[in-house]
Amino acid sequence: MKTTKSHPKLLLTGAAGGLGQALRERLKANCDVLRLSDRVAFGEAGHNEEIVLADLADADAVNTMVAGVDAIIHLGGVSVEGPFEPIMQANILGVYHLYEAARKHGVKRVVFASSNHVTGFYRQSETINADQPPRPDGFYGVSKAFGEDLSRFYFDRYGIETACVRIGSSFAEPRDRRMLASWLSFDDLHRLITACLTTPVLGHSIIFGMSDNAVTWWDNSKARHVGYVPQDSSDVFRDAVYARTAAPDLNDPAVQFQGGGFVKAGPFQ
Ligand code: NAI
Ligand code: 15L
Repeated sequence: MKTTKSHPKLLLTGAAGGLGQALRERLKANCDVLRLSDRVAFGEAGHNEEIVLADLADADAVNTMVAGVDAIIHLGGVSVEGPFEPIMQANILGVYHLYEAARKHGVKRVVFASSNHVTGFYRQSETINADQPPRPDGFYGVSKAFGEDLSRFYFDRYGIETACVRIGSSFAEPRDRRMLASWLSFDDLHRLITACLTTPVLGHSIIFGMSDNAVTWWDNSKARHVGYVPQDSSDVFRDAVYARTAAPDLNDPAVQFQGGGFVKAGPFQ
């Protein structure tokens, strides 16, 4: 897909994180100015960049972060399973602050980094689509399901379009056998975000963020209007992953369920 500058000024939250770093250079092709934000400092702004630090739990800071941008790629927040309180602050309160700021400033398109852990308690023997109900595998997955519901409300009530991208496992390479099914390359992630930013009518869409992997648990047929065509595949890593990992224990919930080890995390007190 051709990368067009659909929005002059883009906001990328979570810019100091793993995916934020991977997308920083790539997203410059999508805009004239890239505003980068995180809670923690991560250096100086480069050419055609702005940096606005903000804690998502701070409504005023989030309001300032959003002012003047044309679209938002929201990656910021707690990205793994853990105790409820920090997840609640960053992912539940934080996403509310983000959408309130978008409403006040007239931002009409958001790409929301949801997660496969919204549906982590489906089995690895099942293929699911976006119409099937969430089955979160922990507080983290619940917080992402909240973000999906909140963004649907802001679409229905205020017309803010959102792509909820249920990212699988987006790393440089698949790290284990499970990720052969869930892997999303950084280039495909960028292609997917570009599609979400440029499709004429996005609406409120849920799309599974995965590369063109031979083994998959997710059916993206409900999101054809987004126009995402993955070009990478985990298949080229299969032999190496099998060689360095043990055969799975089929009685292990981490092997039975799509969420992997997240389904066994906790309790935390
Ligand atoms: P990460 O943990 O490396 O980056 C998250 C960033 O959010 C960090 O830089 C952190 O400082 C920032 N952050 C945390 N709490 C914050 C707060 N209260 N206010 C402002 N910023 C805060 O995570 P990664 O891997 O880069 O993921 C990015 C997004 O994509 C996350 O929302 C994650 O849930 C989602 N995702 C990532 C997947 C992956 O495979 N990398 C899979 C599924 C979802
Ligand atoms: C996620 O949601 C996490 O953010 C990421 O770190 C991985 O654990 C990924 O899911 C996964 O399921 O592999």
